[in-house]
Amino acid sequence: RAKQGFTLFFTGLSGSGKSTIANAVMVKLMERGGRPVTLLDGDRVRKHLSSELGFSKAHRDLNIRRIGFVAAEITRNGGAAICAPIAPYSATRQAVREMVESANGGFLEIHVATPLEECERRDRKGLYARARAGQITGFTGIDDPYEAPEMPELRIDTTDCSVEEAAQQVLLKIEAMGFM
Ligand code: GGZ
Repeated sequence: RAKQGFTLFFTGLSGSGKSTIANAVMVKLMERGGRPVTLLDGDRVRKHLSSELGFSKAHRDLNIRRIGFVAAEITRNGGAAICAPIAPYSATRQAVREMVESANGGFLEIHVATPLEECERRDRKGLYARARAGQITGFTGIDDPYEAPEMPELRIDTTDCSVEEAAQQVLLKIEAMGFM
């Protein structure tokens, strides 16, 4: 199993800490060595892979399926793929899980469950303020849905937990599942 590839799929609200934790995990996995690590960073995916897409349900689903396809291909070849989109819909996340598992790899869904009020309090990019003001419509958590995972492999609330601690939890889970 240690030779098998795997996908880490972070899901959660905007500003929940997904990208930050994903980056820290990437660094740790690269330090350990042994397999190539690919971060499918949300911003870069939106820029290079899904540049024509917006934030309707259909477009979000297409975005997530594309990410899932790439992650499955990386996983098939024994790599570690790290994805960190919002991915608000359960059925679409399930489809990605099936794509990765069909590629004979491990799939770890990590719910970054920082509550909306905390994401909004941080509001690092000012997007929640704009969504509240009606300058952005269809914003996840404000006037667009987020279906929380019911049985993720791991759930992390970053309200009282450092990036370092969160990344460590993910690493421990990867080890416990036998992928490292
Ligand atoms: C949610 C939006 C929206 C709307 C722009 N709803 O904090 P960010 O800026 O960097 O993360 C958000 C990012 C979400 O893109 P994803 O590709 O992860 O979404 S999905 O998985 O649903 O396809 C936010 C920004 O894009 N953003 N408009 N309406 N987030």
